[in-house]
Amino acid sequence: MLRTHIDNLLLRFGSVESKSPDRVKSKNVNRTIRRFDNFKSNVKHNPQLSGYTNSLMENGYAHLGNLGINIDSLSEKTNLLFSNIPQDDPDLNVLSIINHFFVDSATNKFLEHREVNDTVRGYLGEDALFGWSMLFRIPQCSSVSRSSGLWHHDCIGRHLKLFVFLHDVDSGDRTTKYAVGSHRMTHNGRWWGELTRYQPNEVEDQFEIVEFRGRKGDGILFDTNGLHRGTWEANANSRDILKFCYASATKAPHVADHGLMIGIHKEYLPTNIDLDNTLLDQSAIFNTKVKINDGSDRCDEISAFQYGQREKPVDPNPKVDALTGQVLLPQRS
Ligand SMILES: O=C(O)CCC(=O)C(=O)O
Repeated sequence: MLRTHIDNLLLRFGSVESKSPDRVKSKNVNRTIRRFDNFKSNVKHNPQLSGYTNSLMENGYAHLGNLGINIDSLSEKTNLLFSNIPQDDPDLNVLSIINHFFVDSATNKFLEHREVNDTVRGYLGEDALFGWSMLFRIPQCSSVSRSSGLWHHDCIGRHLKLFVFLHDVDSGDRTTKYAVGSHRMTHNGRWWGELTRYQPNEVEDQFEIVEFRGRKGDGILFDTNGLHRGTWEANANSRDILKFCYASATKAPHVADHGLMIGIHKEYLPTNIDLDNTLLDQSAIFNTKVKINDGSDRCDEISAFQYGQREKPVDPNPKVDALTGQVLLPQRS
């Protein structure tokens, strides 16, 4: 209780929502997040840290290998959904479906995955929460490097993403690149907008770079405070992944202030999920106090559900947001 109160004061003091100019904003966010992360480092971690948790602490990422969940049907449906969207504009670099849990029940199993959740808690602390998730394609046509194609951190300090490969991804494909050990950086003065992007030489001269590759069904967890980038430049292939994000509880609602979503609105929750085995914040789901993902026009889970469940092709003319590259699926009627 007291800890939560102090956490909230720390976050408020930093004024994440400040309307001041970028430089001041950057300074505020930096200060807020650093104080928060330092404070959180006192959270008692599980003394029996897994090898994966240790790998996260040491390198900023952990390759979990195959997660033991059959994703054949999920991978096929995802391909079907995405393949029906026109993909010939080189400026198009992201296709995504947020709150995709109805597409295929395999996705629920990742939320309930004991080893993933233990590793997330081991690293972020016992109050770690699932934030949001999406099916995500970098289309074959993408041939511009900007935004996530540039070296960057995610601007929220210590925070984990799980990438699950929906097909084999080898070196030379659209791998994610990660600067090993950069998760410990403080990013002084580089907490806003373009400033969160780094020049290749600032990163590649200083850190060992690894590529996230693996077989279909493999998972990789990484701290997005570390510098990373997607392969958005010209490439022979597309790449489909399932992405999950996690943050500690008191930080989670503020993740939304950085333009990210948090939680699953109750309408979009899978019905056959064992909530107690997930990192979902049940109080937030059923008593929405936090700024939860409530189905803005960037996501239409029900459309994904219909297409996935009824095996219908996606709307042939979906709109794509020119700025974010997000597919705007048809709205529920
Ligand atoms: O898709 C990728 O490989 C990188 C995505 C990324 O940068 C991110 O999720 O922050």
